Amino acid sequence: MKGFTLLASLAAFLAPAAAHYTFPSLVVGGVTTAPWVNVRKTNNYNTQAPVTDVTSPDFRCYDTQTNPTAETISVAAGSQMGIMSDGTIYHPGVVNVYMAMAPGGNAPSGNVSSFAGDGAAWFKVYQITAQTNGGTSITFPAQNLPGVTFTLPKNLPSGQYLVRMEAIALHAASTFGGAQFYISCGQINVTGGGSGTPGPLVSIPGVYTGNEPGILLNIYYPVPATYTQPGPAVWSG
Ligand SMILES: *[C@@H]1O[C@H](CO)[C@@H](O)[C@H](O)[C@H]1NC(C)=O
Ligand SMILES: *[C@@H]1O[C@H](CO)[C@@H](O)[C@H](O)[C@H]1NC(C)=O
Ligand SMILES: [Cu+2]
Repeated sequence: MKGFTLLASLAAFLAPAAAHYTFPSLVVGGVTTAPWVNVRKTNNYNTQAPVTDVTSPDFRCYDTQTNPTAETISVAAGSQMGIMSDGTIYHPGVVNVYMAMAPGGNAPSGNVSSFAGDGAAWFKVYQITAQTNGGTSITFPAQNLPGVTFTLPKNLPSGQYLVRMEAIALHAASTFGGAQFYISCGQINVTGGGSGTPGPLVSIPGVYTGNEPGILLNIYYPVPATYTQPGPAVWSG
């Protein structure tokens, strides 16, 4: 009995770790950075557990318990960058990538290390939505990817930004608070940028209530006829 209990609790401990994921690395110039060097260490670096409260302070960068610092890495505007998980995006769901410039982030004195990401500063640079066809099937192109790759808009102003990965798992999203958010924030220094005005700008938390049709839904039955990606439109420059 004792052995069984130990095994059972071991299994309970290991199972979520095998299934869940964090996003500890960036990909810059084709090179994947070491875990938690250019990404702020998240509270779940050990447990890999998601955030489910979209109004919680942890919904921003999931780092309230780690007091994290990260090194800022330079990325050229117009180039590709990536954000990598420590496994794969195991659950069915969708992805959003948001960015926010640090105050004075385009001045020599700017420093994203001291930017908490507060205020209506965030815009969306990338998303992977769900594919529907009127109610016969729904598919999730982000599912099982090891991470995401996207192009920084050429018009993005140079400066220091947080870049926030948000993978939304929807397998349990049919009750309020059931969607699972896997989140992390990297620190980048955009170089050679342009004079675009990124937007629309939103606050995080604040961008969602949890009642959005793309966050509170049953993906299994009836099969959704359409899917509405949460958050603002992507700013493509
Ligand atoms: C930015 O701030 C961090 C932490 O406060 C510090 O370690 C780093 O040297 C600063 N970077 C620059 C370029 O001033
Ligand atoms: C950001 O890039 C600019 C332009 O290359 C450079 O002068 C500056 O030192 C960089 N800052 C950081 C924190 O990497
Ligand atoms: Cu899960």
